[in-house]
Amino acid sequence: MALLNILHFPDKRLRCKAKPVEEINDSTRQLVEDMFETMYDAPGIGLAAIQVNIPQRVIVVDVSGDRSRPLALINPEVTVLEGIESMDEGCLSVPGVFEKVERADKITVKALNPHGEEFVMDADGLLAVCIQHEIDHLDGKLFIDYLSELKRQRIRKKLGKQGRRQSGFENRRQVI
Ligand code: GNR
Ligand code: NI
Repeated sequence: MALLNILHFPDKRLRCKAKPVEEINDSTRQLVEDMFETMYDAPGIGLAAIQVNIPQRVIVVDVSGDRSRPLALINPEVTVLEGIESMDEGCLSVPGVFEKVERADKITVKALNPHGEEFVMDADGLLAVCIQHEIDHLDGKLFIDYLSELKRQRIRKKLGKQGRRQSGFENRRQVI
């Protein structure tokens, strides 16, 4: 077991598209275990492998609040989306930011489990939101991409040097 380091926005590695897992083996299962440990430690209700710098299509979620419903999805695909709901979201890779995002409120997902078996599940509410949030990570997408450019700019300024440079923060300080 090991705690993995979580990348933070605006790290470009969060923008990579993760590759499907071709063979599920012991190292895949070790990754899943380490991701659960990292997610529970954070604490968070979901984690995508790309957040810990492993660009593979692996996600873990547990929305139970008491660690009783761990769920690992490998190569997940949403096959049905229904309805709309708006929920406050946060992200371990965008610390301290919480904003409303609209997503489908009912989904059907197909994935492989850590034994390499395919399964299909329905999800709604927080679980549906969390799975969509995690699958977005696998495609290099963050929840802040759904916000206005103005809000995203504020977040960029708040988080990290790169954001401050891009927004001209350092130049402005020299002028003042
Ligand atoms: O811990 C998390 N909470 C959360 C709340 C609302 C919607 C999505 C999430 S996922 C987030 C953990 C995370 O960043 N996963 O990628
Ligand atoms: Ni996230």
